[in-house]
Amino acid sequence: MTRYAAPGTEGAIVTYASRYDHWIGGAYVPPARGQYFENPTPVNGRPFTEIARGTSEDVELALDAAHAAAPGWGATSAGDRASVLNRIADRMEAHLEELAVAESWENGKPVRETLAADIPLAIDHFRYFAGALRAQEGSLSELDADTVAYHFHEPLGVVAQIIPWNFPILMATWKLAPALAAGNAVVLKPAEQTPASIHYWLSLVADLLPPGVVNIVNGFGAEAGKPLASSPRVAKIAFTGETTTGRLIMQYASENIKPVTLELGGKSPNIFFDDVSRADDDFLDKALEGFTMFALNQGEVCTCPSRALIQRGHYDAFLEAGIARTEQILTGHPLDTDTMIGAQASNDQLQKILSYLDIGRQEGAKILTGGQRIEHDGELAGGYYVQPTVLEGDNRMRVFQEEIFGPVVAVTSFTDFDDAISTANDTLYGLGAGVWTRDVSTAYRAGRGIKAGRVWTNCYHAYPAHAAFGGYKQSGIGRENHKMMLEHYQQTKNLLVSYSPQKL
Ligand code: TXE
Repeated sequence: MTRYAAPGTEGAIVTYASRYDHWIGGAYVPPARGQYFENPTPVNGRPFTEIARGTSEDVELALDAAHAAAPGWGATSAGDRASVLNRIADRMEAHLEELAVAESWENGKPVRETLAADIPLAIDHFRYFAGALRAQEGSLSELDADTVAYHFHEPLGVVAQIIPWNFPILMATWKLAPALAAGNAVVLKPAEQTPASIHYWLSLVADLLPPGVVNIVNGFGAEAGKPLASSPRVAKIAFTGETTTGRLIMQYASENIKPVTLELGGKSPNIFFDDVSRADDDFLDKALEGFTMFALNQGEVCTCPSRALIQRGHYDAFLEAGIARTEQILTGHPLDTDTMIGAQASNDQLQKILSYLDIGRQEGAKILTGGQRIEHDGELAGGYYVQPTVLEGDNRMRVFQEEIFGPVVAVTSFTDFDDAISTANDTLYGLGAGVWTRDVSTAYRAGRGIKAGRVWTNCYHAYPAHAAFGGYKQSGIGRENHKMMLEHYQQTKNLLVSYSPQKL
């Protein structure tokens, strides 16, 4: 086990600045109203840096810078833009360990994951969109012998991006890489809970980007996010966050007839058919690992497999093994390389999870393991830690229907295939799902029958850059990842040309 030193302490590989202003037009700019807010680490709840508190004046400045930069950036060749993206990826790779520690300190997630997943996925994202951009082609339709319709991809111009706190660097990357590849300038607002690691990332790559192509305005949703999403000066709004906030974003955008893409909440079912327990030990072991995935990233994942549906034939045995496996999850210091669950991202989120555990108890759900806050002494005292928790109950309970966004799984049983699919689909959401079976026909039919944008079959929580990701129902509009994202950030220009010598 290795324990990384806390940022700013002796032996640390990361030192955060004591203050971060807004990044506008290639320089740090203090907030127009001169206000800052404290940014604590979830590891121990203590502030480690202060952050500019953005308002509409700062948003306007950032939009000025983005509008000044957009035409030049949009006119660069695909090869030049791809090369910038590749250089960002190379720079991140050279500083992978620092970025991983910075991200863990900011968000509370274990460094084991930031080293193996968050940062490598972010690097790959830039590389993927560098490649996808160079492979993108327009089209032409031959309308008759002398008339041709050409279709070109053009950048939208200046786009707004508003991101959450559960994967700060990766969420920024998911939004920035395709938008920049497509030739847009960006104004991005990080979540108020986790702005600093994005600025740390920026400190490593800022020199690779022309001024004004990426602008970062910090601050709170109502003060900085709303003026950005309401601005008539943005050509698109891309948002990830709560479903109720997504509804507001659509309202703001409708005032100016702007397109939005939304990646919202989820309550993803993870279905374990009973042949899983009759399969070989390796497959059963993999399925049990799939069950415990609800705790990955402290459950703060929009696709968290937060409802486990287990077929009656093996319910007791599978659940017993799942609980035993859950109890082996190592919780602890996020900067220990052995730790599997770190801290929840904020005190608000911690309180929300604890209140849902109470709601579950009041509804009659049975807590089979976990269910308590973990209060550490010493270095972690004051941090936001919760035990991984397994609840048993009924799919109509609130703990089965509402997004808890913590390391909590609600478990129930099903009788047969139709019961599994109807329970899985009995939700407002439709982001992710998991299906576990050795029967290929069951797997295929379940995958097609579940109303969700991503159904993992015999795996879970894999996020490759080239697989489309996004929601059905109230989980959102549009997709992230995959080369189709380029078109989410482009307009189609049609040139309809007559080469005929004849008069009209
Ligand atoms: O989300 P918000 P919160 C879910 C999860 C979590 C809950 C609340 O269940 O417990 O949402 O989290 C900005 N105009 N998800 O309160 O408020 C805000 O500043 C413009 C799921 O943090 O949606 C931040 O940058 N912007 C989710 C971003 O929106 C506004 C990930 C997200 O914050 C705004 C996060 C406004 N009026 C939470 N209000 C997922 N899909 O992964 C807020 N913001």
